[in-house]
Amino acid sequence: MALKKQKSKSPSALITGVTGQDGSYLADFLLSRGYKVFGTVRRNSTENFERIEHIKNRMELVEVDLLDQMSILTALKKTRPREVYNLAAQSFVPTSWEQPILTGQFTALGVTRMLEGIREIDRSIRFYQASSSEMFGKVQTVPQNETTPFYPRSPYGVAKVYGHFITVNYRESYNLFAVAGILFNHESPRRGKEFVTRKVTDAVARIKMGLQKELRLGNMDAKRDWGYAGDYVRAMWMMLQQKKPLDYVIATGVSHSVKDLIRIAFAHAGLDWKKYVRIDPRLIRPAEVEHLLGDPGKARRGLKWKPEVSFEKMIKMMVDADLKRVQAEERNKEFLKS
Ligand code: NAP
Ligand code: F7E
Repeated sequence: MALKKQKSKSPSALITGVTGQDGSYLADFLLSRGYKVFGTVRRNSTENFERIEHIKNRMELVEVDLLDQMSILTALKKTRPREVYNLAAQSFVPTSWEQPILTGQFTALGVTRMLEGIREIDRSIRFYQASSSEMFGKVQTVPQNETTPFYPRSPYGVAKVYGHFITVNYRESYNLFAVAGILFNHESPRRGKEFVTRKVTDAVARIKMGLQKELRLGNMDAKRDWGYAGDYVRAMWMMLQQKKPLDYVIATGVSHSVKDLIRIAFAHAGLDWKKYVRIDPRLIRPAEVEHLLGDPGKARRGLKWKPEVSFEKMIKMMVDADLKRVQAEERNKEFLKS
């Protein structure tokens, strides 16, 4: 009887950073697989549940701040998850120069706080850490794989290297099932508007609607290996279902420049980008990551993972979503005026 009960119990997962882009897609994915999902949120003077509005009644929200060890311990004790996905971080690279210490506290030491919580509450928890291609920074080989040395170029990248190695270290020191996914840039209509893909697709929609006249950008020659967030959260889950805890690079294996992104986005809305895009030197970073290109071979072989949405399809999807949203906002404004 007890065994039967155990078998029919749905798996459970705790996601830190569930209000973010990846957290919301991962919650969608885990709910669709019958998981009991717990999502951590920080106290805010106004709610920022936009990305999880459609699922917030199907999961349980718990208050956690990665700066606060007690809140992590309490959440783990209360929820007793089988899997923990640590996605919470200060994730915007330029802010990491403005707030390097806070970035280190959230993005680096926050990982140790999570791992210490697991060590204390339940060592059988499977732990996923959101590592980043920004750790490769000034790249030492092209393309980058799991053995490429790290050379981070921002306080964010440095903090992620710490988070990565503390995960590896706790796996090796305490025999935890702790893995790090080294994810290359991934985007979606839920991407924050400060990141370059969404900044461009939002501007395209606003220019198309006559609400914006120009788009100011920094380094348009930078190249990234951009994938779709929906594909990448699937890879996170796959990593925690393996027999062995291993780290994987998740990427498409194709890179594009910021200029390619601009061309595709503006053309999709029938606009000539040269009329609107300007370079703003204030947006050039103190140290740039010029070119990232991932080799997802290990994930393809070991996880049987491959991306399903191409760069072009994703950018068009983002432009369409922004156009729809901006049009709805304008209709709403008109309605309120009338
Ligand atoms: P995101 O949209 O910026 O979301 C970050 C999340 O972290 C938000 O839910 C945020 O909460 C939460 N958070 C920030 N500081 C916190 C703190 N002190 N305590 C608790 N929660 C905190 O980021 P994302 O794009 O989904 O990325 C998810 C993770 O993957 C991050 O760790 C990021 O660094 C990493 N990563 C992202 C990419 C990418 O291309 N997207 C690539 C590689 C790695 P609020 O909503 O309250 O601000
Ligand atoms: O910049 C260039 C910029 O801010 C991409 C995060 O999710 O991915 C993300 O970090 C490139 C850079 O992403 C503008 O200089 C030009 O070369 O969209 P981004 P990111 O810095 O690569 C990694 C993997 C993460 O882990 C991070 O959390 O675009 N660029 N002009 C610009 N970038 C921005 N944001 N704004 C511009 O106006």
